[in-house]
Amino acid sequence: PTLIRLSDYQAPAWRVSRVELTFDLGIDATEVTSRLQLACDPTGPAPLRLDGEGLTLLDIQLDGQPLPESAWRYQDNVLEVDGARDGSVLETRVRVTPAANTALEGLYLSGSRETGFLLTQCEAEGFRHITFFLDRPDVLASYTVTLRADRERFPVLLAGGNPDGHGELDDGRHWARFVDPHPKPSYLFALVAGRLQKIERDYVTGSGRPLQLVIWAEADAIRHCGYAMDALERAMRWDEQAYGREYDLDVFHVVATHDFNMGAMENKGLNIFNAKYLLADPDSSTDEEYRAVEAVVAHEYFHNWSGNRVTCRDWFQLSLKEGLTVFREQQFSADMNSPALKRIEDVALLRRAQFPEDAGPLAHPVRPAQYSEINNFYTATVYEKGSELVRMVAGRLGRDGFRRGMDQYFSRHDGQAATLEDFLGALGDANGIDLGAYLAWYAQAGTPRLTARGRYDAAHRTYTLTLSQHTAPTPGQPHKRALPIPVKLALFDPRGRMVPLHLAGNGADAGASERVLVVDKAEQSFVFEQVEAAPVPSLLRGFSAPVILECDYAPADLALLLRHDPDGFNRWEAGQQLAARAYDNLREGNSSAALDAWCEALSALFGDTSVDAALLADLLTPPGEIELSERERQVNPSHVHALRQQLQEHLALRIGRETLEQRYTALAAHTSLELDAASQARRRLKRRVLELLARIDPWAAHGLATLQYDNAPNMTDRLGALAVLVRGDAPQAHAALAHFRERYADNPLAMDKWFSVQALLPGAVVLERVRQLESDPAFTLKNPNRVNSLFGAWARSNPDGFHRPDGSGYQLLAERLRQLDALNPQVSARLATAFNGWQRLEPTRHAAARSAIAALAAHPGLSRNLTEIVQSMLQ
Ligand code: B3K
Ligand code: ZN
Repeated sequence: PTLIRLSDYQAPAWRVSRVELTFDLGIDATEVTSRLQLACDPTGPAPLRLDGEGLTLLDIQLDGQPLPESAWRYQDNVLEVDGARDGSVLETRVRVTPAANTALEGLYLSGSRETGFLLTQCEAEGFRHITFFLDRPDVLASYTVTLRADRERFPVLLAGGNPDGHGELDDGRHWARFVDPHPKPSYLFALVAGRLQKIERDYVTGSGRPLQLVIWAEADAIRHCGYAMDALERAMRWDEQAYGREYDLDVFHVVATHDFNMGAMENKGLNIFNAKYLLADPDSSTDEEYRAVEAVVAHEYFHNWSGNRVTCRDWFQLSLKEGLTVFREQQFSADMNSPALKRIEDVALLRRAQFPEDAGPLAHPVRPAQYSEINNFYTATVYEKGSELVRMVAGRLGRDGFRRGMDQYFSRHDGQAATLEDFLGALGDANGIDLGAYLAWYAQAGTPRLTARGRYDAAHRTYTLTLSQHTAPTPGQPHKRALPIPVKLALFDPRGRMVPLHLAGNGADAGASERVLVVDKAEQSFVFEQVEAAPVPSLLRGFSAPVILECDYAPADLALLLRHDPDGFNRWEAGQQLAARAYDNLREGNSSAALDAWCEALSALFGDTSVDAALLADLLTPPGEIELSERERQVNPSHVHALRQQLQEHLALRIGRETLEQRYTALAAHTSLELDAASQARRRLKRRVLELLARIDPWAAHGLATLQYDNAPNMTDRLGALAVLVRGDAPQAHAALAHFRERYADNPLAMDKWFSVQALLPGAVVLERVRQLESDPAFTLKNPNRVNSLFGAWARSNPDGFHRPDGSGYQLLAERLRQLDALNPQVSARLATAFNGWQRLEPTRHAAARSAIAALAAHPGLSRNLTEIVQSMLQ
């Protein structure tokens, strides 16, 4: 397969200044008429080549004249046209078949032929499945779009931009037109047509411009859109205040669909959402899902500036919009909820999803140097690590400096397709700082390991901290360089108080209790003076850089930080490190110092009612199995699972059965439907306490879980209880599952949870359950959410259940990937990344995984998407 390389980038020889599109919409056949106003670089006229995939060309004219067949060629997904000049107008008419489009890219049908609706997904390269175009993000055009369709079947017609008239046609058809005055790349084009209901809200921007917000969904879902509308309004207000950015059209449409390849899409003026990230109601959504809806609604809205007004020059710059927008979304969520909890959640996600990616065969830089299929690069590295890079730069500039820089970036590049150099350039220029050194972070894959060693000199009252960095090789990058790593730190005295910092040879900030050191060499030492006693360093506070910290703390040091660090994030972090050491104790069996310290510190915190309930729930959760696997040289996922269970057992025993039960009962007495932070926190802690109780007294825990399930006023409590019953293999699980199945039969998002909760069954039994669930009439490979709820949950979030020693899990996944690939390559390729980490498995599983992946790779006719993933996997 051909590789596209960043180093080969060339500005387009042809541009399109205006696009006029007319759609004659039908489920089986849609005709698209396009009129492109072309511009060309007069210095070197190149042949006009347009992208187009799977299009049936019906008509082609250049400057008003039909083109003879000799003047154009359509092959290998390229339409080449002779005779075009600067200012030429090219008109084409093509036919596409939405109902046959199972890849959900381009124009497709959501739902059934009878009641479903038509919609588009163009990012990254879907527009070429709709019409011929220069389908690349650096070609920006203004769009006029006319939709025509049967009025009864497609009563609602939407496209991006401002409405510009509508009316009746003959034969019961009607039309509607939309004009988008803001030039945009083709990936931001969208249309929607069908039977949809709406909710509306008037909004007045900070500068006093009135506009309308409209959310659309199918009839049964529209009543679940109110929360998203509130979230949208909060996000718009926040972007005005935090970044001075206002919305720029008269109307903002948002549409929910159950058939979507990813979370949502920021099409200009017409965001389209996976229903999972738009619909929310207490009866079918958990607290986590409410927060996810708020975050994704905000994320897509924020793209209107970071992505749409300033877009990407090429797809290598993807993190320019994604990393930045994730960062903005994280800031927003932190402001709306708790900053410490948000940081914990984000760092936990980074470690669970991005660190393993960076450590395995799919590792790639935040700005990749090459790709075969761009859709494979919408990864945790581009998104989450990309956000961490923005966070480091923002930290370097400070609050006001970052805002100044962002203002500069938006004003300098408004209406342009920009690069990461442009971004760092604008931020740096606005502050008189050269941020060029951070580009290295964008180009280098792999997670740096930062090693810290401290030495206290009692005679001189000095503390010397030596920090060294090392990044292991990744595919294609054998040699790594040192990166600028900002290390925010504090020192604690033996009684748990922060001490004033006096850095030798550096008068600035003397006496402050926290400061940032930048490590940009392989090794550097820092000397602190006037230190009265051997201190405990609190390093990388707030997770100031996306690195793995290795510090030879004694368990007591971590316990001290866990008890005393005033920063919620670092407190949790100390607990995580201590839990990881406790895990090592259990595995090695040679010491129990860390295990004792962890259990001791947490049981003390458990009794401390001043600790926030949600933070306590997080403190009581050790690192997950995927994270703990990183500590093993050869991974046996069943072993990791068992050790982590033991770890929780020790903790539960230490806290005590009665204490757990009492706390549970107290928390359960407060059951409410409210979504405020305190109610959510209580539910989170209640679930965690129940899970811990289940480790040491399953009988009692299952009794409580059954009561909780039966009386749950919301999905958080109901699903939490169900999970305890199912994973604990409780006798009550069967009835609860049957009840859930029946109660939510008509609610796809709730049914997804029914599949997931069972896909997370530990051990060998899950395989048979997965097979059984596949033959449930509600299962289908055609719906991405359903596929992810069963196969995604099983293969990605249930290591013990997926990595069976006999290889049966690998074979089942490989088989399904093949079938899925024929329907939807984006979804199959993403699911295939569940094999990541196979190279570090113990020998039996290693061999079984290799042969399953190799057999899959050898299968003829795999999509480019899946091919790229499995090939990299085998390198
Ligand atoms: N930009 C879209 C993702 C598109 C994925 C294409 N395979 C959603 C987002 O990040 O906001
Ligand atoms: Zn995004």
